[in-house]
Amino acid sequence: MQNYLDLLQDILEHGVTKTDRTGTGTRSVFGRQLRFDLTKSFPLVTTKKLHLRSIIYELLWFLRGETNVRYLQENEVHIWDAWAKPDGDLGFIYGKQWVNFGGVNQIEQLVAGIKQNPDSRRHIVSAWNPPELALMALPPCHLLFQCYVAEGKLSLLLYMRSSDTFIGLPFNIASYALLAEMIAQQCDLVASELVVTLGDAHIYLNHIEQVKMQLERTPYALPTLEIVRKPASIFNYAFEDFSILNYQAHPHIKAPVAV
Ligand code: DHF
Ligand code: TMP
Repeated sequence: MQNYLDLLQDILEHGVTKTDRTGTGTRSVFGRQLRFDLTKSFPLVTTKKLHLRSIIYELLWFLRGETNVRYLQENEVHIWDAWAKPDGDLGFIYGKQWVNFGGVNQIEQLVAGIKQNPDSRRHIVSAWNPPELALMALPPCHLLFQCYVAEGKLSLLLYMRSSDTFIGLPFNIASYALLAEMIAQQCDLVASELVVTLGDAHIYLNHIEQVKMQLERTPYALPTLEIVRKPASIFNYAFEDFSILNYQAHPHIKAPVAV
């Protein structure tokens, strides 16, 4: 994950100060790319302890097409609470767009498409639905991904328009690495590479000290991921199917999330 730490350093050194919607203020750069090899390890940040449980449940929640925090809360995950209405609703965010974008189940089509025509250059899922943006608690940050198959291996490229590099990005990297592993398993392929492209990549001004503390730490070797069962479809994974091995990390670093 040295590339992730290099990005944080890059933003500290070259980021411009920018105001933002939340009123917090950021240091920001525009247009960066991170690549992660999925063949030997799983890209889970080790310079602060991450709650993989939240990451797995959030992904399963997206795949269920759900957009109410109730399911997350039932599983003791609270990462989306701050944006939900009193009834728990978040509007037409990721889950809705992934499985019902104008009636299209994009995830089902993605997996079917990869199986039928792996060489296609159209393996795309988009959460950016302009007529529905006003109906979302937050317009999607990770808004589009593409899968690519070559020589029996599957890669995934994610586009993020806006990235909170201290809080959100480690979650986003792990989440899409997990998704790549699941899609690969369903299509009898091996997960190869995760590529993450960032538009506005920022550090909130109230995360600067936390980032500096993280940069003083020496990363540990990355863990590995095991999917212990092959479910009947991409929609049938359960929390217990994932096992992370040898995750050694420095203590968690708390930071306020800008709402
Ligand atoms: N807004 C902002 N400003 N940054 C984000 O990263 C963000 N992410 C969203 C929604 N809105 C956002 C969805 N993802 C946490 C992590 C991911 C996430 C939302 C929140 C979070 O609170 N992380 C804490 C606690 C982790 C836990 O409880 O598992 C952290 O320290 O990482
Ligand atoms: P914005 O809509 O004004 O760009 O604010 C969204 C903030 O949330 C921004 O800091 C990026 C961050 N974010 C992530 O980094 N990853 C995520 O998965 C989500 C949902 C949000």
